[in-house]
Amino acid sequence: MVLTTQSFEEQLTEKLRSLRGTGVEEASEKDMYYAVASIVQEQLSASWQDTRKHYDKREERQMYYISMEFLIGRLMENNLQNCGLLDTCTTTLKKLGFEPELVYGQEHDAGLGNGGLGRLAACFLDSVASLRYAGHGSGIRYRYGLFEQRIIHGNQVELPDYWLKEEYPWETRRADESLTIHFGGQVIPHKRSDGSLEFSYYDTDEVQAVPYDVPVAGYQNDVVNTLRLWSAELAPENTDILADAEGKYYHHLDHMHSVEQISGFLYPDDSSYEGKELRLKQQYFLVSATIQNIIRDHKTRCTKSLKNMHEKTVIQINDTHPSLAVPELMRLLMDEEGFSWDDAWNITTKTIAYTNHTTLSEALEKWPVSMMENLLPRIFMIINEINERFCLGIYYDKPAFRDLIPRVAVIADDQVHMARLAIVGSFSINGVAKLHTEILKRSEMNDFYRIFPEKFNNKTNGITHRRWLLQVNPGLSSLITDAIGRGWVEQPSKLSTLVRYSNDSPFLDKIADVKKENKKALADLIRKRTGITVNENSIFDVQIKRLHEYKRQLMNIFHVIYLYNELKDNPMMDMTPRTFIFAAKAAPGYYMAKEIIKLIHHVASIVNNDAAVGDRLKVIFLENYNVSLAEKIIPAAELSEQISTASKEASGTGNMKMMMNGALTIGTMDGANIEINDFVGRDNIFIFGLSSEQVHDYYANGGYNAKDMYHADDRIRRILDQLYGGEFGSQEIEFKDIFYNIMYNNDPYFVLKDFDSYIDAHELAESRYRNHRQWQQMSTINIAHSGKFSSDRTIHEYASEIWRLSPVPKA
Ligand code: GL9
Repeated sequence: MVLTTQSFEEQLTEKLRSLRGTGVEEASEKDMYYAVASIVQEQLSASWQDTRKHYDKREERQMYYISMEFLIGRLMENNLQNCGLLDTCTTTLKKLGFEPELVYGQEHDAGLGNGGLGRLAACFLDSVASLRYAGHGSGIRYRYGLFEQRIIHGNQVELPDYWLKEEYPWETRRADESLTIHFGGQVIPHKRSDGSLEFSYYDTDEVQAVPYDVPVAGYQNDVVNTLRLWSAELAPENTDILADAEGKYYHHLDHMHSVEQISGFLYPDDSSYEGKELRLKQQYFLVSATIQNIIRDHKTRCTKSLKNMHEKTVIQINDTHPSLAVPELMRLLMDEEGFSWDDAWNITTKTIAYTNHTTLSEALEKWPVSMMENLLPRIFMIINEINERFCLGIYYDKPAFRDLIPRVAVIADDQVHMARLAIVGSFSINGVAKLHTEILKRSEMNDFYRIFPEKFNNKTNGITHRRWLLQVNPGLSSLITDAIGRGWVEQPSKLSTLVRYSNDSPFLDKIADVKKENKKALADLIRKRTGITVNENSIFDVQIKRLHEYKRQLMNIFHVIYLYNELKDNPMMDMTPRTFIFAAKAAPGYYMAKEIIKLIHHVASIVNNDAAVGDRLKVIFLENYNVSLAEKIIPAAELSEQISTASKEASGTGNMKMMMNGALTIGTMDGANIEINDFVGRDNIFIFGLSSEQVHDYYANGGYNAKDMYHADDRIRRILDQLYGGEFGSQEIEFKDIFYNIMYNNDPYFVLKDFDSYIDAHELAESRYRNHRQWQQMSTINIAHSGKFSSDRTIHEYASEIWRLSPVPKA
């Protein structure tokens, strides 16, 4: 049902009265926010129910996306847009004297993710629903999301993100669908009459998994799928601990206090992991709740028994974090449903598919056998048997691979290797960009690729163009629609017809106008948040992503120092003004990342306050990077910094978001940059630096000699000496560790090695920028090719090649 502006206003007035006890005149932005949310939630709930019924009636094959992270950000504008009410609501709010942005801005970001991996899961849910696929998300309802970042004297300080402080209007608690999760205890085998073994569990600690459902609305198509977030609570029967007379009082008390910690907070580590027991508990909690839920769903919705579960269900696991899905599905099928090992294994390995998101070794999850055995005794038994059968299978059936066994065993060196478990237990393993998948096949997972070549495939990442273009950049969106019609919204590949406009002067003028306006809006935000006024005619050069040494924010700030030195030597130098914009969170325990944040701030304070520089150079660091901040920066970006050491960034997705908003990429041949380069062509991107093969060769030969580079290049020596000499610090010692890491740890990420070609690429970019026409043409070509990076394309590929799903026809 589409609401007219008049009935929308009437409903709003009614909601304000009934929910908030107020009228339009006295209403605050918060009142307005909750009133609008309630209207939207009502609109969605009818379709939500219908969608579920429709899937049930057709016994639809369903996809479940299990992920420890869903970085969904705010939902208000997204939901308004998807149910066709965004314009109506915006108009009504304005009419009633409200600033729509302030009303929508009342929503606290749901920061249930660290970065790319979590945001990808959110983009995927949007595309799955918009393309009419029966697919759902399953994750954890962390009470604390990713920490809030404050910068104090250049240092990152972390504050807890209690995002549920105020009511979250999009969730519905479904206590009636709670499930019980068991930890610890003992496993006792019993012989069945046929001689086979059966297992029962004693003395386990029980935790309730309570689902909170969030609707995932497709774009104006009446489909509403579900993101189910599980919350850990104490099982009601466990609250009566005083009745337990067996001397386990303290054990129970301890359990009582620890239960709610399971969904307490999101681990803030990006592409690395900490072997903390609580994290393992979180993983099993999520997996057990999800798999039990899937089995229950199957039984209610499918007429046949669980024997055909793999025909009705497919499970995609987002990285190795949910790999315990493999033994958990085995456990439930055998211990609860009475399947034999072989039948259970057949179902499991036809149901689960695994996506790998990184080749960084520090991200490889491994759990100590002792921890797994104590916390999850039955699961450990099953993993053990999976391992034994797998290794024996190779030994006897594939003798050619016998020497691989020590390198592929699921349990080795007293540790459970989660990636190996995921590979052995699933039917599909995919990387997230062409290069990344090639690296998995050729080196990182080569042993497994030789054993199971048919399992490996590529699915290059994507982003939802509905949020990252239509919603965040209305100016550019309507310009595109005026030029080529509205078809691109449903079929983003149609953006390619924009290529025709790359020589159309009136169009290019408008492209420039839109960018100018977006830059102005960002400049206002920067002024409000930092007090700094930036030159709106400068190049907005943007690097926004988690802070990691491999992403090389250090190289970027070295380039800034280089430009500053040039300006100091040559005050009259003719230079296109530049504004360098950074935003990044560092993992709280990542020392070097925090040093780099501090360095950026110290350089900023010197550069920004030097009268001789004026407005030719500014360095801005925006604190607390999150989805909402990204939505404000990206439409204004002109140069997109994608400068990881080649081979290290599996894909990247910020690169796609900025390209879609008309920024040009300065980047290495890494991750999805390679595919961006393939589509736009070398003339429309600034590529520099070592290739992944060169990086690989250097590593194989112990790296290059960073000290030689220091001695050979004056520009580099000067920067490093400035660091060492304390020129950018308040005290002498300040940035010595960065200096040592480059000089004595031999520059592990090739910052110095790539520096010269990085400077060249910047010089080329600057000269292109001076020719405004040419820049606008390049920008248009980038937008035109960005449709290939819509997550709609990615999801179509997953659906047809892994999930075997077709769009569900309308009811
Ligand atoms: C990541 C990769 O590093 C990115 O290159 C990739 O684009 C995304 C999504 O596939 O996955 N893997 C990973 O662990 N993170 C990624 O961003 N880290 C975070 O999500 C913080």
